[in-house]
Amino acid sequence: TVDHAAKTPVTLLGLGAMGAALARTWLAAGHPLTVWNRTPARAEPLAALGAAVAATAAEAVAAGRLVVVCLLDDASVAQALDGASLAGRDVVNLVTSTPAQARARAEWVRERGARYLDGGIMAVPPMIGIPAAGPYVFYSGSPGLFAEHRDTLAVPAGTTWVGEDPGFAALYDVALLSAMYGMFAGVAHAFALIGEEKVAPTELAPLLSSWLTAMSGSVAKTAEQLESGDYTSGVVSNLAMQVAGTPTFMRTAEEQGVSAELLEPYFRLMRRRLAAGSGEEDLVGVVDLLRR
Ligand code: FVH
Repeated sequence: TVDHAAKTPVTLLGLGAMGAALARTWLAAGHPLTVWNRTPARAEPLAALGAAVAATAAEAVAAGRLVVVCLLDDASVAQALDGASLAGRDVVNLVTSTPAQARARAEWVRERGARYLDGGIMAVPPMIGIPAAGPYVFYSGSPGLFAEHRDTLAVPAGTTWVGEDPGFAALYDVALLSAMYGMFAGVAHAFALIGEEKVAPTELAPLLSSWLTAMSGSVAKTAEQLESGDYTSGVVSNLAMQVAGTPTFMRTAEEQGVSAELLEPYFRLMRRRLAAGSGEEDLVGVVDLLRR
């Protein structure tokens, strides 16, 4: 039996794919849960599991101190919370936003008498509530507030504290997701390349997957080089050699009838760095070119 009285009540605004997944884990763990969603029908399955359904966001916010927001974007947060009385509330905003939006939202919430934590979810909905899948959320903002609610916030996914600046969770979140999109771009190009041959995508997939895992070791090395400023020690495949190889990638794309538009921007940066006399370096110098 679950002791509901001992569990922190949670108010959750937003029952999209992610919000609904979060809601189920709090209900399963015995937290009293009040939910609100702009489209009320999305609350019905959760009501059947024991959630209290509020008719308005303001009514949901009034139900308890801890208010978790999982809406589409920052604009929808402003719309949903407009008119709700936030005084005395602890707002945890899990919406993907920019660091500047998160800082501004923190200030907006503080001005309304509430405390604020920002969160960046590093998971897709099916990972929520499955610790073995490795879901976690970056949190930033008031450290005291984080400590107070950590146990409740840890129910759906692990918690990783990244600092007092409320913009940090968004910054870490977007940095990791940006790297993910770079990987998706490379994977799309690889599948497009083999598309005209008699290679089934499912044959390529395990090879591609294990190659990307092997190459992920370069992340730690890049970080060390950025911190030391030494871009040439321990270089295995220098920039000059790699730039010399780029025409092969461009010609292969052409031969296969595949657009190189995903590869070309990265190759352009490599060539610029080489032209600046950095042929003996690793690829890390590209980071400096990106920083304006
Ligand atoms: N799903 C994912 O894979 C990613 C994983 C990483 C984190 N993201 C972020 O999580 C936020 C919510 O994402 P979601 O997956 O729940 O998104 P949807 O299923 O599209 O649901 C959107 C909810 O937002 C409500 N909504 C949209 N606009 C408004 C508005 N103007 N006012 C009030 N509510 C609004 C929408 O309501 P409805 O359409 O059902 O009425 C949904 O509840 C997001 O920041 C991701 O980037 C997810």
